[in-house]
Amino acid sequence: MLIRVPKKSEIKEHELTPESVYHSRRDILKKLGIVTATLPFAAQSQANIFDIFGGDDEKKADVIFERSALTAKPSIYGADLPLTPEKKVLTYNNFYEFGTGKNDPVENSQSFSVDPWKLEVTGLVNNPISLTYDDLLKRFTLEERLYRMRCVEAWSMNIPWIGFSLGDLIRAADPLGSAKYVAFETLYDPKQMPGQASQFVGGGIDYPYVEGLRLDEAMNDLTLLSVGLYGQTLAPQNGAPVRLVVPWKYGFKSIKSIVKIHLLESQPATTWNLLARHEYGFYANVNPQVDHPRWSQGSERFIGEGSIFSSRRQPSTMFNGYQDEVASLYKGMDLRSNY
Ligand SMILES: Nc1nc2c(c(=O)[nH]1)N[C@H]1C(S)=C(S)[C@@H](COP(=O)(O)O)O[C@H]1N2
Ligand SMILES: [Mo]
Repeated sequence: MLIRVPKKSEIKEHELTPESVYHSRRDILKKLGIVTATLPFAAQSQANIFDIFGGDDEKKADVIFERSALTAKPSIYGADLPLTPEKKVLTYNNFYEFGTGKNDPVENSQSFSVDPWKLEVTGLVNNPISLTYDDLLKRFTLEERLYRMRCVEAWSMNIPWIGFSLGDLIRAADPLGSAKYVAFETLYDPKQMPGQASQFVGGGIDYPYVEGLRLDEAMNDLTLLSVGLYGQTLAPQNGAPVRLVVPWKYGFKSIKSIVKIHLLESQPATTWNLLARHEYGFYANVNPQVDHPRWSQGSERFIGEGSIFSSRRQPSTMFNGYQDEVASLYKGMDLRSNY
């Protein structure tokens, strides 16, 4: 997705086969004479990009943030989905506040402070709400949801989230009739987030990262505020302590580490749309018929068990397979112009 800082994104997943990515990176490391020698930090982090697909020898050392166990109602969604291994969910991430490489979030976020936290619900509501870290884990009934996750970069995972419907929180805030949209904002803290302190590290994004939904999308039962995954609280790289999960939309809509939810009358600005309007729309519904200007959205690389060589290419599906739940939200809309 990176468009302003070409360095790491030059080797884009969708432009090269996984094999050629693997070999070109390995060759570079070899030429630098650092494949077997002690790796300098930067090379180490490049190496990790394929290390995580290595299966048995998956890295363990770097995931040191302590997560706590959560109890949740069993899943009513996706009980039959083959899951992406937890290790990959924890080490292959997009969270530009911690760097643009897939391994950067786990490398750079382990000391991120999530407690105390404050999430505010403001704007066109009768009852503004402020939630603490404990409120996030205790005020609503937590439920496990196994969802497909489809990144706009054409890779996908299946993740067992824990959380509660965003609609439960919005209803508690009692929206005014004039509320039509919901805006979300990530924490702004350049001291903790190196990507916010440096344009280079942060991929040229103007922080804080912002996202938005139409109110009816926000109230759909699938729309989840997640506080955990794989039975435990979220790790920082996945958006601790609370992040949005909108499974029928491209991953960039699922904003992480949220501090503000604001109800308003007009469509809010969204980070990737501000950065590249023609490439990333407000709706961003998964749609295999509408390609990204620079690559096809017809298929995706599913990140499952095993090495990158065995990761399978699979067809992408309309609304990421959630047609029954959400197609009615877009009745009569042209989903090509409203991409
Ligand atoms: N604040 C913030 N939220 C973000 C992002 C980001 O860079 N910053 N990346 C998005 C993208 S592009 C994706 S695919 C998902 C990835 O979520 P995961 O790393 O937990 O799988 O987070 C989304 N939320
Ligand atoms: Mo993404």
